[in-house]
Amino acid sequence: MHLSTAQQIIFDLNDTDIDGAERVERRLSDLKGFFANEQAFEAALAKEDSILYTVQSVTPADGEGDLHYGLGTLMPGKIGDEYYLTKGHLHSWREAAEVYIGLEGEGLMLLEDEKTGDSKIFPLKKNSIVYVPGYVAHRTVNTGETPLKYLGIYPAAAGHDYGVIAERNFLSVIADVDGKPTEIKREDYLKNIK
Ligand code: S6P
Ligand code: ZN
Repeated sequence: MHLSTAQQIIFDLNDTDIDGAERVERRLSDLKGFFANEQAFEAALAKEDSILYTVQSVTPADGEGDLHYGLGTLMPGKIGDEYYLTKGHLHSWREAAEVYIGLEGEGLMLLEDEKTGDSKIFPLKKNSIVYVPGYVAHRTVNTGETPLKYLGIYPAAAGHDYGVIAERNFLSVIADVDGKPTEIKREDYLKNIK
């Protein structure tokens, strides 16, 4: 019974339709409210509702102890000077941790402790592995000029809770300051664009 869920997937990083994976596509319009500069967001959306990122998820089994994993591809770009980002989430089962493995491109992960609001930033690129503990909201940011590709591996029972982030967003913004990705407190960032 268990062996029947064993599998191997051979994928090409450029494959946009991996066999056996379920593909989710997030366009700019799906990210309304996630970028700090609303005016810059509306201006970009008026030009083109482009694909910001895709996630190709593989869910071999759903039992206790099983794992799911997903290949994320986040495009390069900025809204104002804030880099393209994923929505970000907490796991519905808060204890669930996740491992991210950078495969290609250049970016970072913004982590925020749900309880304290403290944040940490780790580079995400080829050969980097980031461990995201439970109770930590996580968002991927592309700070480079090519698509950022990574693998996220998480418990099958993790679930995705987007509600908290959709409501109050991360406390920090990652923006381009003189060509350097810089963490800025959202409240300070907002003061400067108004
Ligand atoms: C799933 C894992 C990733 C994200 C992906 C997109 O637990 O963290 O596969 O789903 O980075 O981000 P989001 O926040 O839109 O799900
Ligand atoms: Zn996750």
